Amino acid sequence: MSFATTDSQARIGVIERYRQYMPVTDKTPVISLLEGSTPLIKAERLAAAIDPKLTIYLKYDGMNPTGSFKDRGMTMAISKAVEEGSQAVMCASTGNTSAAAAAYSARAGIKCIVLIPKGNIALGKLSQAMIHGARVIQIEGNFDDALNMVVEMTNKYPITLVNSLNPYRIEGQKSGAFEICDALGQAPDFHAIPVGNAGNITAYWKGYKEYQAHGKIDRLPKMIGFQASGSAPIVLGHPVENPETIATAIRIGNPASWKQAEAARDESGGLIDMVTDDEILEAYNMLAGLEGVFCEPASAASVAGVRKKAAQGYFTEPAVITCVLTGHGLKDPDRAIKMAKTPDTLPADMGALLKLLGY
Ligand code: AN7
Repeated sequence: MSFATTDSQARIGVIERYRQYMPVTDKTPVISLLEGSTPLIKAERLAAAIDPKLTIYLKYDGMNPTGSFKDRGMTMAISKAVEEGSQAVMCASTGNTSAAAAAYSARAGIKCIVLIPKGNIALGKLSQAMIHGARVIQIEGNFDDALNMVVEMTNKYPITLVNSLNPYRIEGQKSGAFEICDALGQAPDFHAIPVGNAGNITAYWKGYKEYQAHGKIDRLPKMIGFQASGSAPIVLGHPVENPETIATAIRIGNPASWKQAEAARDESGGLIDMVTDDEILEAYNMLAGLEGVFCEPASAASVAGVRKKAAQGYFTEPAVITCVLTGHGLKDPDRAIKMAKTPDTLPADMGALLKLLGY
């Protein structure tokens, strides 16, 4: 695929930007929506509110084409699926994977089947999977049930699995770590990230390690991952049969990349902890109100986690922390409307307006 741009500052997609680190050849058809190259935003007001000795950067991955970090991995997974001659892909999803799979499949002209947990997927994500023409099937069960069905189906039939069990997803998603290092000129001291199915923490850790191996950075960050307390299998040390959280994106009880997440935690000297729904929503509000950054609730788990650890005295020295904001706030508009103050209603009358505003 080619794109009509001569702007050297323009986004070129993560496969082109990091081609030398990606498992592609000249023969790989690059299916891209020019994902990646998302903003790394310094959050000074947020840091002042959390702990003034911290320098906090927000990796705003909600700014990807379908509004989440999943695009980084999906460009790679769909490109390889097409290269291998696949006609159909399938995934289970709490929403964002299905949105990305549907969009990239549409662009590639291949069939996409998605299984979602009925009643527990945010409206924006559902609308995306539907409008891009995926075959959307709601399962009367949770994400873990849906993923088991997808694994069984893709083992038996000629359909490519595009959940993060597909190693190409991880390859694409590691680009997030490269971008952070390229922007900072080094690795952060801590890398904070929400953990659901645990593909992203696996991918970031792989990315940091590869950049170190290539001499691009000389030290590695501590990986600090956060699950929602009602869906915290890695923290508890056992699968959670009925995961619950308002952060539906990470409502996952048996993460596929559990072992890899533990390896990232242990090799980096970091941690995986949990945050309550209230802590998640406070962080979500702070990001929106203090920084003008609108992310979905699951994404705010990274900031909620940093806030929790700061209050516990975990950060003993000044440190640079990157928080990945994995999905855009518009994915889940219902949550914002539920949380915020209801708008006032007035007649079209100046007097009434002045009186209401106190002028
Ligand atoms: C916004 O879309 O699992 O730990 O099916 O949508 O790599 O799973 C989404 C996960 C964090 C957790 N933030 O990442 C799916 C899905 C957002 C997400 C995660 C997800 P992983």
